[in-house]
Amino acid sequence: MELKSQEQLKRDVALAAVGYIRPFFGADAVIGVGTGSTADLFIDELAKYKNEFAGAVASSERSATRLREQGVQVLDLAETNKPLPVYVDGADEINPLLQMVKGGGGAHTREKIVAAASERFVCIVDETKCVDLLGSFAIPLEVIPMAVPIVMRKIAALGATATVRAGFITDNGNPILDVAGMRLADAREMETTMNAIAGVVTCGLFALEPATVVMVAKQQGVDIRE
Ligand code: ABF
Repeated sequence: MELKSQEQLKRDVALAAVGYIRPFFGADAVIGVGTGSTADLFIDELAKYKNEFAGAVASSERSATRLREQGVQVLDLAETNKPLPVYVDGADEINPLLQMVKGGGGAHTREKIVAAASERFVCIVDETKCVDLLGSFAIPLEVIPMAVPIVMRKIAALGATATVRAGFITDNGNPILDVAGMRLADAREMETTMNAIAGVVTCGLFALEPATVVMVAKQQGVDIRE
């Protein structure tokens, strides 16, 4: 049997995710929508059901544009006056505790906000994203511009290396530092430590508030772990 491509696995999990969240649809339901290539495919599937929910809150301008292009109403988070029932997004890495590294696409600040505003975080990945220990993927930090040098020094003092992401500015107008070589045995502690550095807007570790459920696309089908 021919192996499915990573793109096909992403399509499989996007399709499965829409099936998984359909019980949360309804006339006043607002769905939280993430960012990235897997989230893009989720948007394409979700849009087919646009008459079954009220609209979506997007974690990036890129996703908002894709939603609007397919006729889904996009709301500002501030316009919603109750928790979103569900947020669906990808990840760069996810461990067995459903803790994640996110922000490879540079959208992790808004992703963390929309996730925090949602009752459930459904993480959708292909099997290449599943790891035992987080940290092979560099941890992105969104940083206030004037703080870049000081944050780089603080990261060096923690024994890791921060690199400015070249030519990239977030939707919030800030640069990203990618942090490599961080010891991540305790991801919760490291998230707390990095969040506490003055000038860091958001750290791409999602350990203090992990996903509620992960849907993993494999060659044999989509696994669901809660
Ligand atoms: C977002 O998209 C991120 O936080 C993560 O960086 C990325 C995963 O992208 P992809 O689905 O393209 O692999 O969810």
